[in-house]
Amino acid sequence: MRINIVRLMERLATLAKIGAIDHGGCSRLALSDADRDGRDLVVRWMRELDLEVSIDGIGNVVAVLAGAADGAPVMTGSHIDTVATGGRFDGNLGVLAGLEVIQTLRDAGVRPQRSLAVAFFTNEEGARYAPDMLGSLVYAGGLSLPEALDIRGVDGTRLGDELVRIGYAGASTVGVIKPHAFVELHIEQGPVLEIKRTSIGVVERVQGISWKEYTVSGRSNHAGTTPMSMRHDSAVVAAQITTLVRDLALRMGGDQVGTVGRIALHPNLVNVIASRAVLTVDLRNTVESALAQAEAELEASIKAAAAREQVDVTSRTLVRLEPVEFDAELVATVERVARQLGHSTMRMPSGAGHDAQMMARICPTAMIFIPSRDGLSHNPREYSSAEEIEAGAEVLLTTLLELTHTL
Ligand code: HGY
Ligand code: MN
Ligand code: MN
Repeated sequence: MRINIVRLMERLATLAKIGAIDHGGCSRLALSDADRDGRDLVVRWMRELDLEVSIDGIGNVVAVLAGAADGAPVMTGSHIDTVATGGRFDGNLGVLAGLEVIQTLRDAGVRPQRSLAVAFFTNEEGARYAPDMLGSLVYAGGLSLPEALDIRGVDGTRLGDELVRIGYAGASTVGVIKPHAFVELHIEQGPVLEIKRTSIGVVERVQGISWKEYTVSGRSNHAGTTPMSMRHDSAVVAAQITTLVRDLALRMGGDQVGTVGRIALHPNLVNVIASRAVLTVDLRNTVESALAQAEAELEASIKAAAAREQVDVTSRTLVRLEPVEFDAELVATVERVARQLGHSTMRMPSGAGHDAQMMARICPTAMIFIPSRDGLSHNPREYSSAEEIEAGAEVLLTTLLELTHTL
């Protein structure tokens, strides 16, 4: 059995037309109309394969190919929501490759021993509603459904209302299918595999993530008349926080990364000293103690910057996830299968968050990476070649065949 790479590339291209933006990218923010249209398309493909499709209370969609034997299914999948300037492969590859594996079995008239499921989870990106990996977090029991439905987005909308609006407030109980195992195929979204000229990334862990939103409250005043000694300028402190984050990450070294991705000034006018700045800080590290240290050091530096400018700074935590180790045996299976198929492999951590890190809370879980050209992602120019995609999908197929005792 071989996956049909032409069909898989066609599906990726068809899905990418929904919410298409320049340079081949996609914009399908969670629970937007574009997300709804993308969901409708993938659910149609699932139904065309006669899979048993269920939609749960947070909008996760699970499609099952029944196996010959009873018991929990082996599951694969990812997400189909994207950031506003996303690529066509982030998340989408894992869902459509899973669908391709199932269609390959169907075409060959092969029924797996264990049932095989492919899923997509709601709001993996967290760009509109925090936290990220929300649907899989609720699926794994890490956040209650009522709390999740009450989350407010960056646009002020309530998550549960948007879920109803797009028609994906499903009836099935969240997490009712506890998988026997979970394997996710994903693009690396970084430069390592390309630099190392390696085809398959065998992901051992996902780094810890800390997202905080800071509100800096200064005093708006006239840009022309206010002496520099009398300013309480929230924009200046926001800029200082941005460079503090960069300096902290460089000083800590290792896997430490830090990003200020969102800054909003109020009133955001050319001749008014900003009274308020709202900004986000994304800190990540593979080592929990280092991540905690980075958070503590940043807090101290922000306090000092606020005191110098005599502004007030408050913060709220949007996401705090510790590093997650994947199942050693399943990781070894992915590595062995990839090598048996003749692919070069390397073990590595994931810099990005994934639904797999949530599924690891409830079942043995592993991930398969393929290279990203120039390490680009969360960028419309995100690209992986058909050859790289075929290699990843073949490793996924063979791993799933083994896990479902279909080999
Ligand atoms: O932020 C992340 O790592 C993921 O793309 N949600
Ligand atoms: Mn992703
Ligand atoms: Mn992403």
